[in-house]
Amino acid sequence: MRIKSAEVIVTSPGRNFVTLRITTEDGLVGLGDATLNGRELAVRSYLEDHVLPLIADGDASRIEDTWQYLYRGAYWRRGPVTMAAISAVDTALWDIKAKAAGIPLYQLLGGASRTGALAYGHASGRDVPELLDSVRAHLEAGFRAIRIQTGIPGLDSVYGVATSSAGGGERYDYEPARRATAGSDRPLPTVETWDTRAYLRHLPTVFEAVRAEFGPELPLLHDGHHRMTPIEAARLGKALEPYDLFWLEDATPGEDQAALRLIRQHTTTPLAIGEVFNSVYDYTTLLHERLIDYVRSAVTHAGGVTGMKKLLDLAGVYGIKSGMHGPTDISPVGMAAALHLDLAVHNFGIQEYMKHSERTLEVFRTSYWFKDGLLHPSDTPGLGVDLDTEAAARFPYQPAYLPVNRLRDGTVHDW
Ligand code: CS2
Ligand code: MG
Repeated sequence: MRIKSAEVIVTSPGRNFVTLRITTEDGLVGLGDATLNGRELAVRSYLEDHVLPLIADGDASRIEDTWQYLYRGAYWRRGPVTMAAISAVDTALWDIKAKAAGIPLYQLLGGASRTGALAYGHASGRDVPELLDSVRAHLEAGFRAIRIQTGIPGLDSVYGVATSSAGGGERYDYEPARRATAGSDRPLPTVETWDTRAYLRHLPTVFEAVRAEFGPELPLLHDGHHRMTPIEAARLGKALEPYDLFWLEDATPGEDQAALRLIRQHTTTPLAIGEVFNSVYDYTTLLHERLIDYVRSAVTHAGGVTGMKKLLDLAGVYGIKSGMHGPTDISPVGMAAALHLDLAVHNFGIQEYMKHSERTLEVFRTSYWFKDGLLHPSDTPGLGVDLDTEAAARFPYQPAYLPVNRLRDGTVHDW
């Protein structure tokens, strides 16, 4: 099964996406998500200038060999750009292999281990009343697990809190990557101000209000988004124990893996880390010492279906479950790939699900579905996603950057 052509499609239906499209000589088309929010063009170049010439005329059926060739053959290993490129090639080849077999990808991964993947949605509010409305709206939309993000008194903007329907979708859509401000000669990241003490004082009161309104059963998640020191994270994990979270995510920058030992010593609140990780080596201490409970990487960033499967199989050895990243900057192609793994792996935990906008779904024709709180990839052969190249051409790339955080004194801080 020879690779006849491969092209990188950059499109921006509401937000930027990078998609690799591989076509075999017998006309099978495979898609791979190569979106790296805020650094999209770096991955396009890595693919177009350095990878596609190497796989041209290659054997599309040799997925593992192609992965190892691109990983080891580059000499310079790992990193978000390299692994997003490898992820896209890998995912596209799995899409092709499943289409050639006429079966949905999850059947190639061992078949279904569950009826559907429990999803969690993003509730947010600038204040508690608005947050409670958002939780109610997500329950009405069918979610059975919900992430809680809220404004902090004294701070103008906070990660995860929609202040407008920036993504072109519903009120609660949150698109952190901001395009160039109209008329500016070059796009610059917006600057947000952060105050950890205000955050640590406020958050327990928010969970108290949500539990009082919705009861003790509803699985609640929260994303700390990398901005606490280990002892601050330990303090928050402890303070949130009465509210029985499903997980506290990115409580501290995860690359300092040993820091999780300190947090683990102080709290039983489950921990999730890894959406910014791109290889199993980013996790080795975290997994071997059971310092986390959920692995957050996405298929798009962790080496594709091949890389993600290896990571999840290792995590499963230590009783650690999946919690794959699924905001709108994971494209519908990346989301579909996650859902096939979610259905098949034994150590599935939960799937993040931020609905893409109608504009995005004009370009990406999906077949996965969401019902009764569960996601399913569908039984369409392959990934079950098509990309409308004519529609894609209608949405040219627009430079966009994620915000940068600064403390009140101006010091750069983790966003
Ligand atoms: C967030 C992401 O969904 C999450 O857990 O951490 O929205 C993250 O901010 C974006 O993916 C950054 O591009
Ligand atoms: Mg996160």
